[in-house]
Amino acid sequence: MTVAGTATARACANIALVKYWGKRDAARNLPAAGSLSLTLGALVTETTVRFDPALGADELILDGGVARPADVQRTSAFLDLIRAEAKIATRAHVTSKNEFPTASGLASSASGFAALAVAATTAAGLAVSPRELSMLARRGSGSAARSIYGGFVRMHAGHEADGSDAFAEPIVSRLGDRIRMVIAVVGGGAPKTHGSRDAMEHTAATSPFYRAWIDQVPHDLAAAEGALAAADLAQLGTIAEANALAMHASAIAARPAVIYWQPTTLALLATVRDMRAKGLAAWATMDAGPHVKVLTTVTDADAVARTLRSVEGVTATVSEPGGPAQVIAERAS
Ligand code: 2P0
Repeated sequence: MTVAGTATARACANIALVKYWGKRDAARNLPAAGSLSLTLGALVTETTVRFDPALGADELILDGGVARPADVQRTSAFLDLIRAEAKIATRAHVTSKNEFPTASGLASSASGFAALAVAATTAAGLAVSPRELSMLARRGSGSAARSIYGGFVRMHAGHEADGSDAFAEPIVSRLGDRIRMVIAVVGGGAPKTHGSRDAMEHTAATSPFYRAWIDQVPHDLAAAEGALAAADLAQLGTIAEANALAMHASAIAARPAVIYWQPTTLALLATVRDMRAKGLAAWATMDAGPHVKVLTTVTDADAVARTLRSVEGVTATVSEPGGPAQVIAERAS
């Protein structure tokens, strides 16, 4: 069967407060532990998928240019999952654009695969629930499962071998109205870092601290969920900062080491501790790169951003929580 539908979707990236770092099954992309994130309104990917019976191969335009073969291949493999589900063979033209505050190298695979999952299923004429979309997006990138939803999101590692219980779901918390995330981008010629997919596999295979990391995650998830239920920002921030440091400790202990931090990263961490000592709400988290994201309140966000900008080589943007991935335009075949 062929289809010729077109759909455009938007999805926001997310920052984990309890991190995903390690898989239980690489083929199905199943995480070894759960995770918990905040979807961010300032980091948006917009993706259009057009199935075209005239195409002999999938095409991908990324941020206005022809994508690298590896990115085309990964997108094509993901579209194969949707084609199998829709029982079609039609190739697609995909256009994807990141609307991030700076050309920062902030991870965009979460918003990218969430937007692609929503656009491609819609263009293929598939009716899928948000939970199914989260499991589909997970196949593209583990963190993308969380970007199907807005606000605070919990990803379940699940136990089933087929991954049928490894999905994301939103967590409602009164904290959602009170918080902001400040994204502090470390510029200045940082060397290319390790891709997170390879780095987490390398950590799992060689780090003497990997087991301790995986054992810690369920405790941090329970504490973070407790903090969300109690709307206790200080508890949530304390857990998030400790969890990020534990994830990085496991990676730093890999052999050879995976070190994402730059000197400016450490300067930012010290600045966050200093702001806290002065009474501002500020807790740091870091991902597979040198940048620092700071959880804070609506009230303190501007002061926190100003202070982070005083660190040399740093640009900082305040983000609100973001909404769920959604279709913004569609034309059936
Ligand atoms: C996270 N990261 O929870 C963690 C923290 C990076 C550091 O999820 O292999 O690109 O595609 O499933 O989703 C990045 O990992 O990995 C990530 P794959 P992904 O946000």
